[in-house]
Amino acid sequence: MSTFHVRLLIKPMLCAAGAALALFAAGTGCISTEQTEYRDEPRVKVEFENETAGRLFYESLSKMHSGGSRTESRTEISIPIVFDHKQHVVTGDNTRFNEAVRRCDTNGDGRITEQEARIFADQVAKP
Ligand SMILES: [Ca+2]
Repeated sequence: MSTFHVRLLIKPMLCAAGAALALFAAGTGCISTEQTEYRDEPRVKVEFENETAGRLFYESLSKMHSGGSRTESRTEISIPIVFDHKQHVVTGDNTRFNEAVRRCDTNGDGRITEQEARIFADQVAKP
């Protein structure tokens, strides 16, 4: 057998071995990606009827955060041996602020009255 023929036989064998090794090394996912995405938006403009309305709103907002209502989502897409993708989305402070404003400003006029703030504070205080 000539050197040329030996090379022709060895090359495909190396390729097959390489592919098998790659699959083995990757475990369950040949293509594996993982990403964390932070999403936020500009804060909506809002005004408060008085100091009490503002204080009640901000106190309730901080209670919402401590209560673990921070919005996070996880997405995992997995096709064994071929593809594995993990995505983690975390929303920013402004998004949570805007969500609180939307809940609190019930008539949507961009002005949080003391009454609206009290209703919002009661909603947040309840489990
Ligand atoms: Ca209002």
